[in-house]
Amino acid sequence: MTDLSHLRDDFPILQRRFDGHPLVYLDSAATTQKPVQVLDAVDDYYRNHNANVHRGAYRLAQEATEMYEAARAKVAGFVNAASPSEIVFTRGTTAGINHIAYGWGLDHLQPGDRISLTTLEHHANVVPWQLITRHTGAELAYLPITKDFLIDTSRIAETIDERTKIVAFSGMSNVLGSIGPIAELVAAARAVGAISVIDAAQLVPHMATDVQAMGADFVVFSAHKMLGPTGIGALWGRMDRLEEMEPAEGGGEMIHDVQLHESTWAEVPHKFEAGTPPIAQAIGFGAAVDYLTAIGMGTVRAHEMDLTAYALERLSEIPDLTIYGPKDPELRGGAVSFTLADIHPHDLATILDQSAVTVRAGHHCTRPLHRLLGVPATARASFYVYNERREVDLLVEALHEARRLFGVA
Ligand code: C6P
Repeated sequence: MTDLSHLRDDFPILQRRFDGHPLVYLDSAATTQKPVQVLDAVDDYYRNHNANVHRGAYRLAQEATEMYEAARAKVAGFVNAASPSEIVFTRGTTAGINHIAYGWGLDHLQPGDRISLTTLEHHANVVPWQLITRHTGAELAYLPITKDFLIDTSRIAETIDERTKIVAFSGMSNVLGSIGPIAELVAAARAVGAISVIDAAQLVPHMATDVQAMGADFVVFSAHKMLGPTGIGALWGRMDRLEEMEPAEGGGEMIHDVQLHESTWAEVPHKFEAGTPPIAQAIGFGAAVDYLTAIGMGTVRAHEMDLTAYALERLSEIPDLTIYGPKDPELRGGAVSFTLADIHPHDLATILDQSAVTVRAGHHCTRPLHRLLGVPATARASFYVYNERREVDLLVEALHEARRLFGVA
């Protein structure tokens, strides 16, 4: 196993203590911590290069524009996009999916058409499509999951057919950890002439991603889940799809010409970036990509598989603890959701926090999935590059303590 413990020094927040306990940060699926390299890149931009982009004739503005566009090129390289122009900066995964729903969906869907999703989707990949069905008369269809918590590819024919125009699914579940059957679903979409949209909010941060090899039409992700700032993410689209997609937001920056009654659009990707973009955040995103590239995404994945395997093994030693997700680390990422006896996950998270062990509790924006699991909420521990096995041990210790406190027999 590669030792990544030296990385911890790059994350100032990991020095924090709560009532004498060192912070054990196990909520990276919600948002990751930021290394000094990202903090410094944002700080340097504001201190030394701050100006609006794509507008100024002066050198400071040119510097800012170059830094912003260099960040786009870094993100493009990170996911192997064919060109930096295929990367649209958005506010994050949620904004990216909404953009596709309103920019592509509104224009291409008719009554009777289908949008095929899966039952494990995050609300970000459900609600925008529900909104679009109201405008277009299209319908939603859901691919179920198996008893082993994987998307059930044996049911594809029932869910994806000639009526289907869009297949949108999660590349990696934020609750179960399950990795999506990307090749199968992209192929099924293509076979019926539908487009495929991958919610890669949990995939891109944790596994090497090659958007060209994946073969989908759109892939969306957020910087803040991969060591970058909040408020920025990327929408990758195949160039022909981006060209046929309408802008979902209008305003400055995104136009070619504006007349009193109509306008024409700037080239892709600028036609999708209305208004002053999140410049500092983009530069921080670029620095995060540099940081992950220096570690190597193969190493990131190997480290997480090791931690996840260890966590699954240690958690299964705890009586009355139920894990929701595949057991095989090859089939999953590092988000591990569980319940402990009948202790409410919120109470559990509060007790764990007394030892500064931070886990998320709730439905994790996946109410339909939790309904299927038959629980209103779960507790979730999730890992990233800075986590260590000893932190899994601290989690397990705190869970034993919770059992004692709640008098679980
Ligand atoms: N999941 C979690 O704790 P945004 O908020 O736009 O950056 O990402 C939304 C999103 C979309 N898809 C998946 C699979 C996600 O996990 C998330 C964000 C966080 O699980 C916050 S609810």
